[in-house]
Amino acid sequence: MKPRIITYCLVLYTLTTVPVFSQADYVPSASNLESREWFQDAKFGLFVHWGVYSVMGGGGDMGIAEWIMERKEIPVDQYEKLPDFFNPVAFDAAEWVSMVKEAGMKYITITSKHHDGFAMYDSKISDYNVVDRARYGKDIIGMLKEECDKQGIRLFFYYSQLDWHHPDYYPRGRTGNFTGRPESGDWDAYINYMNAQLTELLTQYGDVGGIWFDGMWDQWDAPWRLDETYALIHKLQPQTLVGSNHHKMPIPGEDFQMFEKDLPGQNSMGFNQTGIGELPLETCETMNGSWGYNIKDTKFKSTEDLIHMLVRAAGLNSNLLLNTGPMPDGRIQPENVATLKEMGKWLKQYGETIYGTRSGPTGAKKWGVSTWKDNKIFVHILGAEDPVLYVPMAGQKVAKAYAYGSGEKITFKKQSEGVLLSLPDISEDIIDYIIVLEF
Ligand code: JFZ
Repeated sequence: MKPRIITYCLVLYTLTTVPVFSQADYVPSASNLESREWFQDAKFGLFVHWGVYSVMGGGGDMGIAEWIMERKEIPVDQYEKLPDFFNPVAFDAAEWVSMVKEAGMKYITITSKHHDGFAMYDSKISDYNVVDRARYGKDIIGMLKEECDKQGIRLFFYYSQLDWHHPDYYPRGRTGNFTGRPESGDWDAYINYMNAQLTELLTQYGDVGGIWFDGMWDQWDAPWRLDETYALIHKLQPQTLVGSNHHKMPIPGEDFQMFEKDLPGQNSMGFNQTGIGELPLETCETMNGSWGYNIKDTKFKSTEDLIHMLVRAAGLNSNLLLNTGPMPDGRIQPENVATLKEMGKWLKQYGETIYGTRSGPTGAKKWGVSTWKDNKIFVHILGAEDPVLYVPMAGQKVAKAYAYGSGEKITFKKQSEGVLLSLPDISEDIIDYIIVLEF
């Protein structure tokens, strides 16, 4: 038998032998709980949107990148020419992962398949993948995973449930209606295909950090058979973390809750209308305004703004998954490389106040946030307007207060249920003035 047929049989076997327990009864394994702790300690990851769409660089439009197939109404037949142009000769997995480490990031979440349906890994059940169709012909995900393992970085897979290429993604939802696909299709066959691809991702590459779903919002009420998909993942790799960008409260079977382009509790984009649940949290954000590579989008956020976002995320108990859209030749945009380096430098100095912490007692304030670890509260002052600042305490008695780094003493006054800090003059150039409260 050909390897493709063997894999297909294996996948079918797995799919037919996984009992579908309702995920309402899902009890995370001990290894999964460990992953959640690790995840919450990690705080900072790199999001990577890379695919054959990157070749188009947004096609000269701001706001278009990985959505170009949909936004420019490119039919499947024409879009299928793109893989032939995808030849990232400058892709260097070791360089990417070293950059990630130097940035102080602990994990990478990469698009294994985006809405365009093109697999960036060596899929056996479909040849619409980087090995079989792209000029490059090498397994991007496999190469990256090998390097991540070498350097101790965890790899998560973004996977789009929405598919603009597969004919069986039918009935269609809000998007994918300009692709020239037939007005018929077998939805269940599509879900089987998706589960088979997830099986590949979870069996071909060793330990996977997590599966980052996206696309259910395309048709919320479709029979996604989530119980089955989530049970399959938990069976294949109990430690892997399942999350989904559906912008609703977590669904049973999920292991973390994610937020898009807004910190938990904020809603500038109109996406975050849900509450904050009990699971570990993650917020994803772009470094400019695009997820995939956009040649025109030079609206890069400053290092200071991004550090503030990371600190604010930590203060809200959330990770920051910061995105980059690699260029068609395989290099990371140099502007992003520079900023990540600066963030890493900052984290080298102040990482103790971020990694392994949980949100502190102040909540999110205009002046900043606080984080907490062991017997220390770190008060992160990102923009103070008042010379005094109140920090509530839940019974702990503050023994000393000092500036992180310099050790300069900070005067404080005990209140009945907290302390009042008198702030020194804080120079405008300081990105984050951190006061340590020890108790
Ligand atoms: C999704 C993707 O569509 C996007 O390309 C990127 O991968 C981002 C991280 O996630 O963004 C969304 C999510 C939800 C909607 C639109 C885009 N929605 O509800 O319309």
